[in-house]
Amino acid sequence: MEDAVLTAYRDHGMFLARGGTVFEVFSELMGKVTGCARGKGGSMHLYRRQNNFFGGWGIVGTPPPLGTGLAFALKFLKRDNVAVAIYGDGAENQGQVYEAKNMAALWNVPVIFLVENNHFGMGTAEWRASKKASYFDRVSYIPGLKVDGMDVFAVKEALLFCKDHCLTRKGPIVLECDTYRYHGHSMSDPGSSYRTRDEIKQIRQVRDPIQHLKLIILREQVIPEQQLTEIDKQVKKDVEDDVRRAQQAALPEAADLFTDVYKQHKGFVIHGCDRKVTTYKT
Ligand SMILES: Cc1ncc(C[n+]2csc(CCOP(=O)(O)OP(=O)(O)O)c2C)c(N)n1
Repeated sequence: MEDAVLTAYRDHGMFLARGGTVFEVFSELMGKVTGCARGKGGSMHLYRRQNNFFGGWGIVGTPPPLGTGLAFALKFLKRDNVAVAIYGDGAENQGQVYEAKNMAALWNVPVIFLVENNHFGMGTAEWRASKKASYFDRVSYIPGLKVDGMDVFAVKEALLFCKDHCLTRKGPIVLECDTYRYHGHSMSDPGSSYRTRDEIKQIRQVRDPIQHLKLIILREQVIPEQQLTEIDKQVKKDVEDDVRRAQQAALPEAADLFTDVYKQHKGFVIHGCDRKVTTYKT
């Protein structure tokens, strides 16, 4: 939990992995005060500062430069920790990603650029958008590795390797996780115009990470299948309970619009805004 992590808008799983609760997620999605950002961030801005989860960012390509900044801070503070900046294959084609990579390599800061390569962006496929659809070796001056992102154990090993590399070599590394997106990107993307239904079906059958883990658990006789079914049932019930509790929670007060937005500071004025609203009384 001491390493800094930040990701893009598909942040829900990462928030939970960093100790957040399902109740906080659904509250945030519904704009309730019980959300992790007090209902003012929404789905794309989950945040858990106390466990070094730095969001949740809606703007594509944000994690690499911010992750580089976080890694710079960790180095400056002489911590034995790294920053993990998670972003997509679509984001990899953005200019700011290369500015961040250049700076991270130039200053030897301990950042892992973790590309979730699910092979699709918004309404398009990587082969339509990327001249070179291989990300771990895109720049010559930062080492990289590629891992099966659908294999939880392989991802863990790869991350341990990357962390060790960043701290001992004192510099960045790229980790490309090969994964897949079953659904369309959002409501405006049915997800079927750039691939076939057969392809999706086949990946589900052959590579699904949850099914893969389940097979290993059963093969190694970690717990019996019956127990897995019970866990599934319990999780479903817990999630439904949390959704119900979130629905019943309160919305923020109107006055909350002006809190948590700007740091209170003597004589603080923001250019171009209504002074009555943005000037804080001391
Ligand atoms: C700067 C910016 N441009 C465009 C968008 C709209 N947009 C949201 S997600 C997305 C696709 C990103 O693809 P990728 O990085 O591969 O992430 P994925 O959702 O596939 O994980 C786009 C273009 C945005 N949020 N920010």
